[in-house]
Amino acid sequence: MASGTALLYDEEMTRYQLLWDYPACKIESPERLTVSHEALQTTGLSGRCVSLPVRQATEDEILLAHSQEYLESVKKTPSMSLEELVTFTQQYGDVYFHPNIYHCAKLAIGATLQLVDAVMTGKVRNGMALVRPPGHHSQRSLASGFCVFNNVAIAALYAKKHFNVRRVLIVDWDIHHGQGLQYCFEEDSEVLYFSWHRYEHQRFWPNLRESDFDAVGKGKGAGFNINLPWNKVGMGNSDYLSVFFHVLLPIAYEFNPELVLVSAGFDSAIGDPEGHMCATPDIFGHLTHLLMSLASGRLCAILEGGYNLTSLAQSVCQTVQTLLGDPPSRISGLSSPCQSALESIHCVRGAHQQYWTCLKYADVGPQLEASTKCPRLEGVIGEADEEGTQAEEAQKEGEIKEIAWPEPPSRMAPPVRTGVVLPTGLEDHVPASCLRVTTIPLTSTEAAKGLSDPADPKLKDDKVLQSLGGVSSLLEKIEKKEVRNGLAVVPDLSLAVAFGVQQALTSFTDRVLLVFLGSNPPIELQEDGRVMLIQFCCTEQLETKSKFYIPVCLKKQSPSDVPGFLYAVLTLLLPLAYGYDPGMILAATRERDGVGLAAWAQLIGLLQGLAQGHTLALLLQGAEEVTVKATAASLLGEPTPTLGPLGVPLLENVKAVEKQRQRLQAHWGLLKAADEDHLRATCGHTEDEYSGVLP
Ligand code: Q9C
Ligand code: ZN
Repeated sequence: MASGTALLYDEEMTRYQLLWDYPACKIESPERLTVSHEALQTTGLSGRCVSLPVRQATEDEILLAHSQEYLESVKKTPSMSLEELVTFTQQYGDVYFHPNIYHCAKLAIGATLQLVDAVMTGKVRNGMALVRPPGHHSQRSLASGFCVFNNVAIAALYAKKHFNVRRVLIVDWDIHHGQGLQYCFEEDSEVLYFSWHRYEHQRFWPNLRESDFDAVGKGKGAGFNINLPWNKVGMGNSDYLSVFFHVLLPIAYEFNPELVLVSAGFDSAIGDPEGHMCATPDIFGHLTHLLMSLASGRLCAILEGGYNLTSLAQSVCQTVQTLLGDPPSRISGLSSPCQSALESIHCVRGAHQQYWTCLKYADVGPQLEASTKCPRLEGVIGEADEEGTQAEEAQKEGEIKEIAWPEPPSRMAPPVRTGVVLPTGLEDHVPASCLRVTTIPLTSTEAAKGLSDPADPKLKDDKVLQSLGGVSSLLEKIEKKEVRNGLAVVPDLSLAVAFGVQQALTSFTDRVLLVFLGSNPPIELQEDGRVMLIQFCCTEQLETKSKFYIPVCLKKQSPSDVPGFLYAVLTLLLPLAYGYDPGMILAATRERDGVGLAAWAQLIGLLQGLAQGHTLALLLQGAEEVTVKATAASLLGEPTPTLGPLGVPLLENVKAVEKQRQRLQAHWGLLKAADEDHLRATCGHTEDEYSGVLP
């Protein structure tokens, strides 16, 4: 299996700059690249990457996405005088030319394609290309928004052509709409384009009607273009994550890409003079992690925008560090997305409901009109400029001060990733890179300490005491930062879980997330919030009012309802887990109760983004070897095999998930995918009509 992270960078791409007075373009400076690269060096991250040489793109490669005429005219720029460059520049918007930009633009494409080559041939698992000029605004015959050639568009077309890739996912998390990418692929069902962007009801550049949520693609590409407009500035971590949980990830899993390309612009991070958003640099570690479970981990991140040099450098580091496999930092203080974000999420889910089965039964309510609250401008850009965006208005009034944020905490990674405690016979089934932890059996007194029933007769069983000793040593190694996570196969699951939870709570965290597959919860839950239990089972559980006990009853289907389970993981478990912010996760199962092997492996992989990767997986003795193997592989951070094409989830399973989401969203705001108050108001229904359905 492919391993390693590629880094593509060439100092030559810093050798062009703005040569005349053009305020709109001042922010696109060579320092953007140098600070990013220097940050990777001083943090030691670049030394851990596979450094690959950059090359120039060929003309044929440029012509994959651009017209011959356009190429010919750009080709002339290296010999132009300053005056000629200014004139040439003026036919486009928000872009400048320089005698060396054509050379750099060819290197930017070449770097991107080298990365795609390395990932597709399995030379590396993933990687990042630090390039200038960026690409996502440039179009077939047009430069735009600092972009000359569309690096990512060319990469997608190149992957289709040379590697016969049939499904490419492009995630454009830059704060501007990559209209060039949208135009290139809007009729293409093999390239799914997702973009979120500052929009402010068309008041923000590039002020396009077609950047709104209702541009879903055309012809056979209908459903393969996803726009999430931000209609307010100041969006933060909760808003970004919610879009991933409730829009991008469900659709992306259903699309089942073979390759993920990220248009990685960091002007969507806090402090950026263009974006005016509030998401912190460490969120990009999480966005990256969440995307790494797709396409067997084949992910290429290509730099686009990002103009606050501090924020940019930090965000680049967070992204690369996650690609390298280090655990993302914990994100605290997540809550409900803001009302405007919820409105956008609701709208885009409605617009795509007919194209994606994951949204088929989702309660997306009546379709809202494009931009309900604030009338959209009718394509009169001049008018937009006069009116000004929120941020510009605020700036004029002196409301916006220099924004400061703490430096992301350092993300330490223990030398050994995974410790295992396995009965003899199973040991040969996990990779050699797992640390075999030797264990000393506990005495019954030691074992009894953490248990609700110290008189439990099982505490006389040597095998049980031995296995609790194993759980204890694994947790101790995690606490001492000798290993990141652990796997134990135990003879009594309930005891091991109860003991593990207690020890984690006493030794190093005040919040444990317990993910349990199976009926009969292994522990009795207190309402003090120190444990959150998310239980997947196939038999109906008793009604509960607890905020910390979330039973999800998924009816078995033959072989199993993978789409239904995944829907529960993405839209229920992840929002709950991120909102809870545990310091440790226990994932336990007796026999994977109706959950397929690949789905279980995905779950374990996704959980690694939480609790700094501190997961203890507990399997009941007798578990199949494949389960042990797959669990160890996911804990080791090996790319999870894809789930394959997903069918329609069972209606009753979607309903079971929705029921829990409705019940809990007042407390766990990340569960929200719509603004219920707003819906009540706009649907013209009375409170009474809804009182039975809504919280
Ligand atoms: N104040 C990239 O991030 N200027 N391009 C907009 C509105 C154009 C951004 C002016 C910004 C282009 C790759
Ligand atoms: Zn941008």
